[in-house]
Amino acid sequence: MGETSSTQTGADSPVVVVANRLPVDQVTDPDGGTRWQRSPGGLVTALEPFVAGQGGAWVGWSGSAGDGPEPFESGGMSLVPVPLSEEEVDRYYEGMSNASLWPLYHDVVEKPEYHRTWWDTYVQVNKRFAERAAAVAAENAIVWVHDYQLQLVPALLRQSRPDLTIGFFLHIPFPPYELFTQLPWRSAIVEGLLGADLVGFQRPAAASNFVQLARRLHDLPARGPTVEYDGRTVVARAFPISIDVASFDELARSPEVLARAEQIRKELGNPKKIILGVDRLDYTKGIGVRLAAFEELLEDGVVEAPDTVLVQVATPSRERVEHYVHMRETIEQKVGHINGVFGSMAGPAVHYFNQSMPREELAALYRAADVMLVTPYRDGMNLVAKEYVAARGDLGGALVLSEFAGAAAELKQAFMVNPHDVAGVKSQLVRALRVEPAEAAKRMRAMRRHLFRNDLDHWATSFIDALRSGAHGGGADRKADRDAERSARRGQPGAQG
Ligand code: GDG
Repeated sequence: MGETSSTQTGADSPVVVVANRLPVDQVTDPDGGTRWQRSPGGLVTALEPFVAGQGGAWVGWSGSAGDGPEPFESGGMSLVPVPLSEEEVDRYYEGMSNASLWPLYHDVVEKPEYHRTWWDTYVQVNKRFAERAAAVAAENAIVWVHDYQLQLVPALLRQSRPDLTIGFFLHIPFPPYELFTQLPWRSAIVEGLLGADLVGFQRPAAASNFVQLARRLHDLPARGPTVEYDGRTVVARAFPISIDVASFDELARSPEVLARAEQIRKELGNPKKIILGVDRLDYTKGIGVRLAAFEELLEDGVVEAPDTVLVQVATPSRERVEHYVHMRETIEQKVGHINGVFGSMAGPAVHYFNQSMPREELAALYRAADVMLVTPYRDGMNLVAKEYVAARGDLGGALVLSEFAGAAAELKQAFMVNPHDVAGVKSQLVRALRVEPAEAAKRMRAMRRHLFRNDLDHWATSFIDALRSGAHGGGADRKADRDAERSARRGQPGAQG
């Protein structure tokens, strides 16, 4: 991608995205030279037209500690790096973001650690992001801030630039009052988010958790999805994120991917059934429960290896955070144990990959898999579930999905499971393995219909439209918010966003 560098880069941008990471990764070529390459993630695809189309800027960290490069142009966007020192990466990113907020917002699946030094650095880094954004945003610009690493940025930005229209989107769940109030800095986070005009969440229940917090913790007047704060109306609403459905569908039906899917089945020894899991290696994703359910089914003699195999792609993630080191050991031990007992000369029962795979390989795996197992204990959305459905243009395959993933509110025809209930996971897995093709196709068709209508472009456009128009709550959305509030009060699993 073409790049130019200039100190003026990004100044006067009418739209600005602020995210922890820039939309590019630095890669080293065989000759030792380095260059920036567009990151593979879906978020970049979704936001690029919005930013590049208007000569906008993207403010974010480059991914390595140190001074970082000067602002540069790339892919029609001005990229504005925010430098982080080693210590800031440790405390702001690995500490406060990934060892305090991440577990707290995911039902305290692991115990969050709270350290004042981490918090101080979180504040300091959020200030730096806000300063960079304020420096490049044009008069009356639109600024869209992303995710749990940057929850103080909306208020900090508003302090220095009251002319801006500020949106915030949280990609992960937002916990209910009873959990959130553990956080020693709970008020500062709520005030940080209230700096935005529009606060977006994955699920209506998350939005209502936030509104409740503003009401109960700060005694603010709140009505439906709105909170009155500092003479302004802040709107909290759900905007469920999606994927580029058409492009994933197209990739998965390409001759290369179909041939690779065939080859994968062969390489696995042509099993009768392939069960697949694809996740970042994260304790929220419920990889352990999947292994436990599969192991018990092997023990019970309900399935046999290598007639039925489990392929688990567990992409390396956050490898310096202690919880992750421990979890990886536990999972790898379990895989070793299952294969020791149930493997044979013909091959293992579990094919485990602690590697990142190319997107094409993932598409081929989705296409080869008879059953996709998505069993997080809590997940904002879970794009893997959506990718599997988008990849099954043949209407084959079956999705087993945790009711605690945001995606469960949309992919209603999946085989739903409670990941805390191993017996339930086992029985749903067996149902999915034995489903009649006509029944499987019916379920898949319904889920695909929903996805094609609710793709990534729809997500980005509806957020931006709501932010621009200021008319944040249409009748239908208000009704969805009210429904969610009702189910939250009844204590249903959807009560956490
Ligand atoms: C957060 C929230 C929310 C995984 N392994 C490989 C690979 N992946 C890709 C998947 C998918 C993405 O990574 C993972 O997205 P998820 O949504 O499943 O999960 P998080 O990373 O936890 O994302 C989540 C999301 O933000 C968006 O708002 O849905 O709830 O936690 O796209 O395909 N991609 C490639 N190789 C791999 O090995 N190429």
